[in-house]
Amino acid sequence: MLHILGKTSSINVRKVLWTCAELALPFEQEDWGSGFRATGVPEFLALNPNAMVPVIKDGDFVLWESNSIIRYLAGRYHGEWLYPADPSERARCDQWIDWQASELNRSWSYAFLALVRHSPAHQDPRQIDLSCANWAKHMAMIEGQLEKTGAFIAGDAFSLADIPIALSINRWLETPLQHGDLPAVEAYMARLAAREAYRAYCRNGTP
Ligand SMILES: N[C@@H](CCC(=O)N[C@@H](CS)C(=O)NCC(=O)O)C(=O)O
Repeated sequence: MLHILGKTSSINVRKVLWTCAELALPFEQEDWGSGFRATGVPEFLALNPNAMVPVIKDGDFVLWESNSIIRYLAGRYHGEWLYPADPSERARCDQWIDWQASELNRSWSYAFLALVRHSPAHQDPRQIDLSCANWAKHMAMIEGQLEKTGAFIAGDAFSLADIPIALSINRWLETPLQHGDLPAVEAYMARLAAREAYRAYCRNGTP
């Protein structure tokens, strides 16, 4: 049985849960991370020296970094329909998965810590505005891509890349800031709502 270590409120853990649900893969999940079991303990650090969730244990195989985990699960558990074998199609998915982890994540970091986590160390109004503007710029890229495909982030079909991207959109929707009008993003989320796994793990309780 696959073990997932990480709280379900974590966007990065939910990437893994959603992927498992798409693959109809049974798992056991343990709540680790702030508010639950602390990741700084030797038992957890032995699994992930980076002290972050998610971590998976698949038999003897231990893996951390959410996007590496979802790629692994698709590769291991017959997820070619989700993560295509064709090099160009796979690279297109990877492009959006990597962009989410690097560029998009970086854009929202300050605003999210300020407006959602209410971190005292992140209350500089100028930095908040800059982060919100940068986040909006990245959201506009998603809007542009979805206008182009008229369907999913990497093309006509749902793919692994939709999981981190839709979770990121959900984070944006749930952050109290000016959202502006992004009709293609709105239509995309409505399209995804047909998926049971999305309803279970992306919106985290929000319809
Ligand atoms: N790059 C990592 C980031 C993981 C991450 O930021 N995890 C957060 C939760 S979303 C975490 O573990 N925070 C520390 C904690 O909750 O104790 C990944 O994608 O797996």
